[in-house]
Amino acid sequence: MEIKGKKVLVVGSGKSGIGAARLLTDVGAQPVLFDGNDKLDRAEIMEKAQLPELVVWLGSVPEEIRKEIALVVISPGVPIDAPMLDEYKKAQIPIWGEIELAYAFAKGKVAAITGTNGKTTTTTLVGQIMEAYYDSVYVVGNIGNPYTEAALKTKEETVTVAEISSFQLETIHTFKPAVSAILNITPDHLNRHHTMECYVRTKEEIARNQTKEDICVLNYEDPYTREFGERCPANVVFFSSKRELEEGVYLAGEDIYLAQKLPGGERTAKRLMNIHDMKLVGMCNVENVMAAIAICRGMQVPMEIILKTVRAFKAVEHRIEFVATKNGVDYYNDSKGTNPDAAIQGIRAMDRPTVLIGGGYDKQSEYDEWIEAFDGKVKAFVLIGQTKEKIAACARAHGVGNILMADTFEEAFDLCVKQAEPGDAVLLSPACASWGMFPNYEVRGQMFKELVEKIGV
Ligand code: UMA
Repeated sequence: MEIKGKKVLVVGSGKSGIGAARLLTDVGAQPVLFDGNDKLDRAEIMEKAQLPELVVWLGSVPEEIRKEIALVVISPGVPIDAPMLDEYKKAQIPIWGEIELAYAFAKGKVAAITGTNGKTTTTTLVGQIMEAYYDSVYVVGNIGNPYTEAALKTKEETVTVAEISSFQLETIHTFKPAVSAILNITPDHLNRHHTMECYVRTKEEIARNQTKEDICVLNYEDPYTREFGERCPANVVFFSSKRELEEGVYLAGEDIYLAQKLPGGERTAKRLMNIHDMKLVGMCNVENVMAAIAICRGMQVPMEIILKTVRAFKAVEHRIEFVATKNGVDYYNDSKGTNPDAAIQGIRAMDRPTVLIGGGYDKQSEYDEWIEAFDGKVKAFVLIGQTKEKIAACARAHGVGNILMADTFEEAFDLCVKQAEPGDAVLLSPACASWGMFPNYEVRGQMFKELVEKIGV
């Protein structure tokens, strides 16, 4: 579609919308930036976009402008069934998202990663592996760097690693990664996608334009992705944490293997590495690593470079991040565990007695599944924030003992230091947002790390 000189409505003035408006300006289109929130400050948006001529509408767009729109680009936070899009759908005006817009102008090859959990860790790791081998690499998408900000800088030899959310997959049309991956699919964002079936179908969109020349990496142990393997238009490469695969990347004991079929039909299985040779912890991270190995192999990176980077890779900040060992106690920062589902991954990653800090802002979550996942490992449960009484009641009902209450984060941390003995772990994985005590989870995680560093000083 030729968009030079055309009026393009960009919906949402966050990171994604601003990136889209900037790209559209650079390619000679006329973006009209709209945000449904009329309380926003127009000048601030223009300042952020660094586009002094940008047309910005807040709350509503006048009809005479709406009639001139040739393309609509929506931000990921805008659902494809938003009523404001009805008139454009009726007039058959195309509706794209950030990924489609960027892809239309980008060059080179794309590795695209989706899944309910592990996307950010896998995307970051894949990005580092690519950077160790290729000269021109961009890591973009849901990870927080809009693809549109990188698209015009890409060259034929560029490799773009994109973390793609289900929100972004609602609006792709021609997007065709050389390698795609769906790490896992468990219930999430059902308020947006309505049913699990819709959510699963949306995730599968990542491979919709792929052919047998392309690769789709899928989790053999996830029933949704395993089943998709039978219908997927790309060449499927599975990974598995539970069984030896005929072909693909799998875990056997504590070793990761790659099994291949040779042209003559003969199978070879090569041991790649021991899981203790990596700095990441937890089975979810073993799965992320196996997926990353399969993705990077699909992007022709030599195995020794892949494995060297995997061994050196540290967790994404605030996601089951190893901080330090102090007095024989290992401290882990999982401040990004802002909901029970994410915190389940945090406690599951611990393989020893753990002193756990939980609690925070009340998002009306239920904590039963999280507490069931403790599996007898939590030797002391230190609670903070608005949710502390609710979580304590739930923990007691599940037979968890040694529950300690703290009024401040520092007090909670001191309790942890007192409770932990050599060989134990202390884990901040609160299952709640930080609001009320901190501006965001990053500040909470940072404070935890600073307190760890101060031990014994
Ligand atoms: N808005 C409207 N109308 C609507 C909905 C929103 O006008 O119907 C406006 C809001 O008033 C607001 C703006 O849109 O001003 C926000 O847009 P947005 O929610 O799309 O947020 P962005 O800042 O543009 O960030 C988006 C992604 N946000 C979401 O998917 C909610 C970011 O993912 C992503 O990093 C960024 O684009 C760049 O691609 C964040 C996220 O939470 C990290 N993702 C979800 C997740 O990981 O679970 C999917």
